[in-house]
Amino acid sequence: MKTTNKKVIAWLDEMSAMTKPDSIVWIDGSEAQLEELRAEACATGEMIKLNQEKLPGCYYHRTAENDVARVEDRTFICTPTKEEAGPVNNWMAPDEMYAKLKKLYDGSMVGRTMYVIPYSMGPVGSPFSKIGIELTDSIYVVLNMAIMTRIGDKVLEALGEDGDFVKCLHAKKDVNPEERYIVQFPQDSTIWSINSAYGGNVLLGKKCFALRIASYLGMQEGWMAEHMLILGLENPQGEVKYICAAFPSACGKTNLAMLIPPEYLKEKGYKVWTVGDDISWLRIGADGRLYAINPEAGFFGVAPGTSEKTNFNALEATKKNTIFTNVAINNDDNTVWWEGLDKNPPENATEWKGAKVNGKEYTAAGNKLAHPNSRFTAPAINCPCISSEFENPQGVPISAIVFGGRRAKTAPLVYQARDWEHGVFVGATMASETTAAAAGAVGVVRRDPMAMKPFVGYNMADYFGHWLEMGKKMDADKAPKIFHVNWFRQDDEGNFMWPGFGDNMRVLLWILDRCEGKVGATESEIGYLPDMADIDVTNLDISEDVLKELLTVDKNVWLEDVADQKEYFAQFGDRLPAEIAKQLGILEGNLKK
Ligand code: OXD
Ligand code: MN
Repeated sequence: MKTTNKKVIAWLDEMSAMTKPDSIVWIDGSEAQLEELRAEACATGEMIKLNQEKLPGCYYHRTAENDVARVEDRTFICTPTKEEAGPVNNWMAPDEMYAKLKKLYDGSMVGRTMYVIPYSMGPVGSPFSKIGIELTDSIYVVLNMAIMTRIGDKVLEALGEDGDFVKCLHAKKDVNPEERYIVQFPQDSTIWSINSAYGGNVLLGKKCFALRIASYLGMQEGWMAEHMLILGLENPQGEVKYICAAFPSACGKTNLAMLIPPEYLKEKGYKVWTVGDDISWLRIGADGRLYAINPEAGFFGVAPGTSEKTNFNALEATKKNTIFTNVAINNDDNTVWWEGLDKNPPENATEWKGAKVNGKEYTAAGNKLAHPNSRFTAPAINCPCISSEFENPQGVPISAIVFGGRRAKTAPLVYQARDWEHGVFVGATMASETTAAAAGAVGVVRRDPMAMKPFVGYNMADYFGHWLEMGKKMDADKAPKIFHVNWFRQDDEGNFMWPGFGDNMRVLLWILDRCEGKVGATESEIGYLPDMADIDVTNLDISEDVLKELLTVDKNVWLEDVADQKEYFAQFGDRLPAEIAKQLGILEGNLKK
């Protein structure tokens, strides 16, 4: 046994008695052990070794066709009562769920090896960090966890004789989608995942622990786990200010985290540093400010659409020691390809399901070579713009919190909340529209408070309450200022009005100017809007009219949104904090004035 921690030993005994693996292997974190596992996965066909000259340390993995994404309808929060999980989560009573799953896990690892992965979310030994142990019968999971988290003996040492940990069990079983379950038991710090072998469902440190379980722990312990990137913006004087930002899927979060400033701002000396691209853990520091760490050690990014142009830094990060999942293979040189990488699909290709095809003809006929949710798992330290503070155990002080969504008409390019309470309301009313290609057409609105709809580990109404409580613990001048952005506003013909990508830096600069009290703003119905002259549009091909339109609030469109917000909040009944109802009333009143 690797540890004298009695809680670990008892749990491992129980789990192995249930799953009955042929053998148990402890993951020590050594390169030698990982290398053996890579060789074994290649020997069995679970992974493919890619061109080691062009992509050193890189491997390929293909999942089952029915197992290519997170499965929200199979994801459960099993709190003692349904009310604790709240209306936006699937729920089942813990006893019932344990009983159901025990039958599925029974003997599920017969003939297989169980790997024991001790891992830390956050730098080992940081006051922010938490330890988990994942049991899995998948080498792919071990190798991904080795990139996405800090693993091995050093974590067991930090856990010590008596430390607590999040108990994570994963069994591939037969990848049957009908019996696939991703289950969190927040009160037991336990995660059970079965019948999947795809990233978000099985890398249990990520969404399951670092968001669902951690959001519950944060509520209990007075900190926050959020679906937010963390970036540092360095000015020409060399000062760096940090921003956290939450966006629903498909809003360019990884791109923003790794933003490259427009040429003329670069020349002036502005730089962006990435601390994290997906998850933030936030605590109030001794000085009363809010500090954030990125609990992860890697990026589990969507490959399609990633190119030298759209995200140079992410692409660079994938050039060594990376695992690719469900992208296409270029058989000429045993490298990888995906839609949007370049305009040159390989002729001699293997598409993501494993069929050899002529990639040019295949894509010309409208087929996709890579699965739209194909991924790279890349070490964060590979990223050319990784922040020097990435490993800082104390985290970075946050100046601004930014919420965003994809809204064709409603939200202006940027606005600032009046105060923390209003900011929580702005986050709680976050929404995104499904993309609508047709001229003028507006997509379906999906409400996604703080981008946490699929990830909140307890009742969303109580989660709003926790945000409000956190604000009360910070002096107004120390708390981060809260903003909302929308890179996706469209004109009546359906054209995007703002260039996006690197030019989003111009909006971030306004945000930081506001945080430092350097510029004024105009109070509107929804919050503070920028004065046009304060958004730097140097070298940008944008007319004054367009900029004006980008910063306009259409009261009628907003009143429609308020009606939708009301309906959304109604599901929380009496549990909705009074402050949220109050802010909704203020917004409606302002719009009706
Ligand atoms: C992710 C997601 O994979 O938010 O990060 O779905
Ligand atoms: Mn995410």
